[in-house]
Amino acid sequence: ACGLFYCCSMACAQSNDNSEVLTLHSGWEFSQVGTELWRTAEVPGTVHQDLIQHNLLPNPFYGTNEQKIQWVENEDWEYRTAFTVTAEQLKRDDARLTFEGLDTYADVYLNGALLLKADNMFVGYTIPVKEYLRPGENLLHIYFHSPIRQTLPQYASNGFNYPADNDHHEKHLSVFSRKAPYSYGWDWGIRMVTSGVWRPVTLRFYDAASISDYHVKQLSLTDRAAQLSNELEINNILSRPIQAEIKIQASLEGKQASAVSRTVTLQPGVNRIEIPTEILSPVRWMPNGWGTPALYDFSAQIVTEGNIVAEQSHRIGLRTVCLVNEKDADGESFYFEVNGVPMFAKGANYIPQDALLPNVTAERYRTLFRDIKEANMNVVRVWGGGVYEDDRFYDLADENGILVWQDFMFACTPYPSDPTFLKRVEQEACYNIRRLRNHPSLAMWCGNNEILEALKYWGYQKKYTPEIYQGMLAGYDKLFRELLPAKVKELDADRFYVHSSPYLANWGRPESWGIGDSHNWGVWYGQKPFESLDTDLPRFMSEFGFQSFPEMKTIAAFASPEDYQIESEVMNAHQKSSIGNHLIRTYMERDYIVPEKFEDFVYVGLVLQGQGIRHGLEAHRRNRPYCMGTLYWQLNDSWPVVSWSGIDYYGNWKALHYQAKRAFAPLHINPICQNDTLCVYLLSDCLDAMEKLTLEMKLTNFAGKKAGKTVVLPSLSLPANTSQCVYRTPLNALFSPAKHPLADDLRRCFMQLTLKDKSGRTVAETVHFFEKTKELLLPETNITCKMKQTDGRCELTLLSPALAKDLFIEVPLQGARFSDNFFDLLPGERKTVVITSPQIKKGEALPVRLRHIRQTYN
Ligand code: NHV
Repeated sequence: ACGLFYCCSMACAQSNDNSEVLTLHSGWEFSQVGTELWRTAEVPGTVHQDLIQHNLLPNPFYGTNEQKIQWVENEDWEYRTAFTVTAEQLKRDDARLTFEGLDTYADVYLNGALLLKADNMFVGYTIPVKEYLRPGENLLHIYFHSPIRQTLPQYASNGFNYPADNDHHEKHLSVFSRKAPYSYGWDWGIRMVTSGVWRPVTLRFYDAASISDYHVKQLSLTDRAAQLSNELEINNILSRPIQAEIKIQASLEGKQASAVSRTVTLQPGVNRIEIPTEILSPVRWMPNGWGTPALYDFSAQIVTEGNIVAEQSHRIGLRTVCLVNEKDADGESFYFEVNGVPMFAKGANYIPQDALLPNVTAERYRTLFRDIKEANMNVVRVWGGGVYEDDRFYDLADENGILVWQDFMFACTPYPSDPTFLKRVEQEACYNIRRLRNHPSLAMWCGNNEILEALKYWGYQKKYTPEIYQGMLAGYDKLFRELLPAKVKELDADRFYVHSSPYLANWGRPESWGIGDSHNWGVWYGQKPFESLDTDLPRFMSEFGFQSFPEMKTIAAFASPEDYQIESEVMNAHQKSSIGNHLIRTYMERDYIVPEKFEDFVYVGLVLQGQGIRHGLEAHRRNRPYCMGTLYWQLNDSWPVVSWSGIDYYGNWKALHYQAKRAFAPLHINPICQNDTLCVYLLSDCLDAMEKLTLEMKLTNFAGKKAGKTVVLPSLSLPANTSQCVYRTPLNALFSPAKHPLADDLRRCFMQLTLKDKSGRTVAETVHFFEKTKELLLPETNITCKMKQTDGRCELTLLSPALAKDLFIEVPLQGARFSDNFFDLLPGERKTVVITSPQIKKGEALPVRLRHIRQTYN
């Protein structure tokens, strides 16, 4: 079913074969159809990037410029380049042109001949082109049809407007195109419906045969051996059979782990060859927190007459991953089992890192995975409103031990299901399953985001006629219960597939919470308190979240001081949730004293989001094994905006990302007060049990004086992978005979909890407050800050005589990294924070600003 034509996954191949690969990224020009004016262009790129480069568009992220750039989507655009081919190259047996991504309706001409009419940005195309090439100059010309005008006729004949409420155009055209849904606007997204050659273009000359697919399939894995099948799809382009030797090699850190070779006859056309390999005493790929994600280097070579005519390589991790989704006494389980051990999933939902994807550099991908890993995450969900990510993304997931939950790109609305549409989806599924299935990090496939929930609960039954509604249900089945699972079964049979997220549970219906994964938006949309997360428990939380404004330096990147008001025109252009500001304020009033100044509101909002979501993350971990995972909404941003993210567009960690790091620590102390009782939980995601631990709990007032009994629990043992309550006490028993009423004590002290191992080393620590922040009698304080600076690094040593709650260290450098931030600076505690950024220079004093909660009361 998957023609060679569409499904070549050559993108990842680093080859030593004797083919010759030209990267066709230079000399490009673009033109708006109808203008005859050609200007230089970047490939890979988009028309928006090129227009910005030529000052024909203003910075779309700034001010209210989003409105000024909307005309681009209605125009057709042309791209062209010339490249040279030698007579030598033309003597090779074959030449193939590969487009890894064309966005979206692209007619491709080579020397005037129409090669391809592309219609899906998620598909890479490989086309045999030898017959069109000539020695000397060759012209490549691509005509991009406006994705808007291309789909208007379909809209007109469709008879109804699809729900697609995130599509910021009155006519919801996004559903008709296989194009990143978020680019049409989202509730955190700028609308930028672009066109362009968004991924690499290469031309490959080679002889005899090519490897159009190489799948390393793991058949079995034990401590003794891994059995693998090397499944090759080889295209012999000659008209006669060839004798060839196929060599398969595997090595781990340069040491050979296996080598086999086999002599075969390759018939003209496509040959499927399976070669088994065995790796003895395999070193397993382990997820982050459980060990090293060992990767074997596999390569397959075709050798004919002493020449390596083709080679493809992959980095392969040996591990078992299954998604255990079974009926049980509580409903239906939903958890990852990795190498045979149930794994509590800790992570977040990922959206595309940029409104214009070719802007994402290798460096930004690396930084993102550093952020994920440092926050102790082990899962990331590639959410269905974006794109199937770059190979680089999955390579980094492999290298960092991060499992990937991969959605197919469908979100929050029913889609068409006519034959043309289904055909496109089939091609896209084939292409991406084949491209991604070798990655050990790839843990599961999911048909879509929230479309089943939408069909059942978002009121379409009333909004549409019964015929339309029935058609939507039937279309759902065709796409997500038939086509996609069939493709996964055909091409990636061992990987778990679920047709939707959530596949049944719905936050409006508590009776469904015991079944599978859940998007709990009772917090935020339902206005339920964060404490509801303690009791509204899912089996697996695949989404929950809360918004915040990005910090001031990010706001300053798109607004000027006169815009610094919550409801200014510019701020509103960067808040896409109509109820967002109201909800932030509502929740802030519950737990904090709402500051008057804009800057303080932004800061307290960040603290609020971090504390609130952390409360949920801890509740989910505490309730394992009933609940076995938590992925908050959302990891990152695609432009500078108010959103649910924990990391802003410029890579700055919000309080949320620090809180996630704390709540996700492999060993974590989690105190919680309910009904005047304190319970202290120890949470472990470690593979080994621990013995002879000591937990110390010390009460201190905000001025640094001892405020009650210190409790020490010696000789604790903590089994692997558990949550357990190790201490329970009525609150009033913590204080010596009441001098003050209890409530007053609780408002002026905190508990410091420290877990030490048998050698006295601190393995976990946390600080607990007994009241909401607005009830605390926070002191004023003077923080002293000593700075030591070298190129790239600034070390701050902070000391405060009294508590400075939720201290935020701000520096005006985008993307600066902090060893810690948004923490409580305890009275008398000397704390060192290291800030790193290539922009820090020795001798240039770094302006540092400190904010803490008490300061916002002035
Ligand atoms: O609104 C925040 C995020 C979205 O950005 C994203 O699409 O999948 N969000 C909220 C929800 N799902 C998602 C929850 N959906 C509903 C809310 C309120 C009523 C109906 C549905 C993500």
